[in-house]
Amino acid sequence: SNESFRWEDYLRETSSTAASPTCFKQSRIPPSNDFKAGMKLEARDPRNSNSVCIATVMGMMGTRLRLRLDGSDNTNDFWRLVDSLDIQPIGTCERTGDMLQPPLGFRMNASSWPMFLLRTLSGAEMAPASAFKKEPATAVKNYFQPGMKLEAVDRKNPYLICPATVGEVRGLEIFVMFDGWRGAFDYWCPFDSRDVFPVGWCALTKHSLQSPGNFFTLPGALLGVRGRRPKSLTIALLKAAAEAAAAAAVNGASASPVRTSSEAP
Ligand code: MLZ
Repeated sequence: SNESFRWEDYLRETSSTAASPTCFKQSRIPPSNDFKAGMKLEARDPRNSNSVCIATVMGMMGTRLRLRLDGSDNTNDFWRLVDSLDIQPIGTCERTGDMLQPPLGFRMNASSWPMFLLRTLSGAEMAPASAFKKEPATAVKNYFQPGMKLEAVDRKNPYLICPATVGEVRGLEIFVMFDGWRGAFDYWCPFDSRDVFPVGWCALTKHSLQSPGNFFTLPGALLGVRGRRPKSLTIALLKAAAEAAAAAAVNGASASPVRTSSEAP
C-alpha cells in the first residue's frame, strides 16, 4: 500500500541481497494476464484438492486472479497465478473424462448440482485457452540461503505480497519471514512454492507490494540487560542500532538476532 518502499534502498540499508531469480518457480519474463473479470474457468477446489470446480474471475492484480467457486459463498475467494496448474479452460474436465464437482460447502442441495452447472455455464463468458499460461520450470535444487530477500504472499491476507527474508533452509523447504512483523505471518514452504517471487516481481507485473512492518530484529548484544527488551523500536533507533552493530562486529562481539515486541494481525 506504500509507494515509498524501494527495494534498492532497502537492500542497501539492511545490507542484504535478493535471492536470485533462478531460485524461484516463476517465469523469468512474467506472463501477461489476459483474463477479464467475470470470465469462467475450471479450478481445483483449494479446500478439497481432488475436485475440479467451475470458478469465476472476481478480480485481478498483476499476474494473479481472484477466484470464486460457483455455488460457494463469497468468503472463500482465493488467488491463483495465470500460469498455475490449478486452473484450466472450461471443457478440460469433460475432455479428460473427469467430472466437474460442486465446491465444498455447495450452498444448495446436492441433487440440484447438475441443473446448477447447466445454468452456470449457459451463456457464460469462458476464459480462452490462450489466457492459461504454461507452468514455469522448477529449479533443479533448493538454491535459497538464509538471509536472502524475496517477495512473498501473506497467506493470512492472500491479496497481499510483502517483502520477506529466508529465515532458514531445511532440505526442500524454506522458512519465509515477513520483514518488520514479529512472526505471526511466517511460514514454511517448498522452495518451488508459487507464493514466493524474486525481488522486483511486483513492480514488473504491476502488483502492489506492501512496505515492511514496523518491528525489527536486533542483534541480541544490543538489547542490553536480559529481560528488559524495548517494547517497540523506531527506524531512527534501528539505524543507530545498525551502526552500533557494525562497530560491535569490528570488535568481535556476538550478535544473535532476537525479536522484539509483539504484533496483532
Ligand atoms: N493484520 C493486518 C495485516 C497485516 C499484514 C502483514 N503482512 C505480513 C491488517 O489486517 O491490516
